[in-house]
Amino acid sequence: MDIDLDIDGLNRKYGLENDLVFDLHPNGLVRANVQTNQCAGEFFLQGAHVTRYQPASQTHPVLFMSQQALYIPGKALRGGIPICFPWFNSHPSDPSLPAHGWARTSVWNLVQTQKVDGQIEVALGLAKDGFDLIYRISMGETLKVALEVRNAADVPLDYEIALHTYLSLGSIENVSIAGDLENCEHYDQLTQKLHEPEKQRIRFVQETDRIYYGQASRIVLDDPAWQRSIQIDSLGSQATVVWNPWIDKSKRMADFGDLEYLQMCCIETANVRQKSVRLAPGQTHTTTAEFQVQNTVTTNIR
Ligand code: TA6
Repeated sequence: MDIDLDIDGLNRKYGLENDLVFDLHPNGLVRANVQTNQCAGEFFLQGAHVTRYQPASQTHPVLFMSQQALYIPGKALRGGIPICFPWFNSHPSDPSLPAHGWARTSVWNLVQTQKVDGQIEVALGLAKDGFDLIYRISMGETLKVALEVRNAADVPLDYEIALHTYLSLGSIENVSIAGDLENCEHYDQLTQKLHEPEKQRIRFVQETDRIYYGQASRIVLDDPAWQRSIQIDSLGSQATVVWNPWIDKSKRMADFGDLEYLQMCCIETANVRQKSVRLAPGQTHTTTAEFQVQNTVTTNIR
């Protein structure tokens, strides 16, 4: 396969002048580069994996990518928005299968690219195990991602999904998460205990790995160090995973820096566990997350 020809072919068919350009990452993954007057971004065909998004208003990226991420075929990229599908964490019956399913390590097909009102809009497709997937990425003044799942089989299909978003932070110590999660019960994956709604902001003081159950239409991550907040609006999601590996787990992850837990947290728009999705033949369901950054200049009130 002449990959150079393929890259040229991709750019001829799907490139959008200098706004969307495909190239080959040195490790052989096909990469898309977005650069418009509204934002800069990046995604890979492997996993339909968004790895970079930075609106023009920001001096820091919105998505976190580990400096030790391994950009190699078949290996999930550490950061950005991995698509966990059709199962979350370990496979329910076969532990030999990859954690978080096959969507994030499969090569997706480009379906459509267009520029609409200054926004770059991309659709990618993948069909496997009776599922027909369409993933839509919109990059502009906001970032929106949406996974549409259709049951192409003639029997009902169950699936879990998590848009496993890594958000970039100034400093984990001062960060807090406000919004609908304050009113949701959560299951602590570390202690296997279910907790009532805490009715207060979520803060990080240790390894945190929680599944919040319920529709969290709006979540706001406040990051005082970078004087900004990231607003996450979701549709079609009945669960949200909140994760920070903290010190010990960071050291155990080969593709993650020992101190990188200080610069990130995951807020994952999801449908997992008792909120997994069952589709009848021909039925579809879409899970959407939209990210918008607001600058929040803190004034020192004397
Ligand atoms: O979403 C949180 C989580 O399930 C954690 O338990 C941790 O395993 C994380 O996902 C990362 O998983 P990965 O397979 O990408 O290393």
